[in-house]
Amino acid sequence: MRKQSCCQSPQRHKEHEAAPGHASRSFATLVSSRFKHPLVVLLLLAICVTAVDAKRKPNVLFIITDDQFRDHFGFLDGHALTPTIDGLANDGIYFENGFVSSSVCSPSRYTCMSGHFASRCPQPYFAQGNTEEGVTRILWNIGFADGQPNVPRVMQKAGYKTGFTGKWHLNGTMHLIQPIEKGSDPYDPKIQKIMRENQEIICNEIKKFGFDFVQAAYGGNPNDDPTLKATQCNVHNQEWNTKAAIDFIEQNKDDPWYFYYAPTLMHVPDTFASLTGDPRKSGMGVLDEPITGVQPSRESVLERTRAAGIPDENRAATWLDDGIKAVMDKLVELGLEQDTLIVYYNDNGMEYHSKGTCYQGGIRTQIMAYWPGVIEPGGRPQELVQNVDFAPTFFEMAGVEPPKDMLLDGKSLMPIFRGEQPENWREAVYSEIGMTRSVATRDWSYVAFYVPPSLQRTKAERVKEAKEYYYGPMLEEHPWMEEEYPFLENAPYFQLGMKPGGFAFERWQLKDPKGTPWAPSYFDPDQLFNIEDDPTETTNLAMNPEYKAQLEKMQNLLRGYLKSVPGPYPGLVD
Ligand SMILES: [Ca+2]
Repeated sequence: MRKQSCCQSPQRHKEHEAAPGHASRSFATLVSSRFKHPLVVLLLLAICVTAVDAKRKPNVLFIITDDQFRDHFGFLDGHALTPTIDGLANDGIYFENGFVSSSVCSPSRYTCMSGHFASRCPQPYFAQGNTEEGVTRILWNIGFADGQPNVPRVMQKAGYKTGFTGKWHLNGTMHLIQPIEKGSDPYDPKIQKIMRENQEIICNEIKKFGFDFVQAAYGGNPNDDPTLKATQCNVHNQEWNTKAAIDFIEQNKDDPWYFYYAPTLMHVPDTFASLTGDPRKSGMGVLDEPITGVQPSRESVLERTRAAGIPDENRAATWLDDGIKAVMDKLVELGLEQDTLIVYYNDNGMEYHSKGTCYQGGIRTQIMAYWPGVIEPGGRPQELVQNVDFAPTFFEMAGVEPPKDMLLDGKSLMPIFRGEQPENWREAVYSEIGMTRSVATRDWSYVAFYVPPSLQRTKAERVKEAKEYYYGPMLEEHPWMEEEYPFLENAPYFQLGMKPGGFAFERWQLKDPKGTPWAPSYFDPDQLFNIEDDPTETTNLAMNPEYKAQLEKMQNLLRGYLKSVPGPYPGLVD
């Protein structure tokens, strides 16, 4: 097991220069062995140093996928055919303790670009969700404030070209687009025209947040866009995103760049239905022609996955994998492979119905990094790393000093990339969702679910509120839920929405498909788990006097984080 580590900012520039330094030393040895005259050697070394200095700054390809189950990764023994993604883990490194700080799309994505925990979100509408006490609620209510520094803006200022494709799901875009009546014909040229104009509106809006190039963009999930739903164009179209990525790289091959590549796979809508549906349907409506030639055909995906016996629900993982391979092939073709750091990140964990919670199944996620010539292949770092670490990593890599008003909660991963044994690496990771907060070390997890005083209701009030405003309306839309997820009179609040009765989504968290409750301690305020012995967190040890000291230790670790982020957390931090 590696020792722990740290990367403080004063060391940054020195460390950043290490890689070119190696190149110049080996060249210097070659020069001095072949040319004996000292002046010739000096002259040649001067040329060499100039060449190294002129070496382009490395590019960043940040791949952020959506809601991938562990079963979608071949190298993790999943039932999936993903040779390229497996290659990123095997020819690069795979972080065995990779975490997200909030286990749903929007706050996870916000943190990747802002560099800080979502509870620090300065966008005014986020604060509107605070309780009377000021407790923050981390949901899908996240976005950047005007002018707020973020990764693309900082990279842009440092001379990088910045690009985006895929899913945004931050500051809203749906209020800007032109409406389309439900049932409209997407093949009607008039409808096609509106949908193309809407796509332009969405792309222009995203550009305002620091991107020079935005193409093939979705405001949120394809299902969140009422115009896509109205025309049954709420589908995945991987080729559409792949083409945007390739176009961006080709257009910017001579400059350093940062590209945020956010495929909509493997989240909703049904991935297999998209894969086998009309390939002309896209996030900008029906295209004139299907996009061909950028990655293997959909028929080829179906043939290979059929031959490999992949279940239908996992077959689109190969479609995604092909899209990533096409982009990596482009890097090789343009000679950019060694100049490009690739980070692959699944935006939240999907195991044990834990998305939207602070349980391990939701906060543990897949993180890989690949950079030939810098990252030694095959590493399995054990450090606890998190999506807050991406921004400082990219800044160190690019030699960029972030602005003083940019709050960064993470640490650069560059020492780990270089195979160093970092000192003083973090002992625990912090996570937050709804009003649930947690810390996890390598062996222990502590989840706090304290309902603040202003939300305390009598049981009768709670049941009434739930039936009138939450569970009742939910049943009108999904009548099947009454049998599958019956109303729980004794449930106080659900962790994510903090609503009595919960969202449909939250009720999913209480039962596995076999009908057994998977999180029996879901409503307990204090939840302590020994994740080494009990990785699926079935046995809450918080009430067990034997673990009193461990509980206090974890509570203190959590208090440390809670004191540093905005708002109180009554019961732990006032
Ligand atoms: Ca997600």
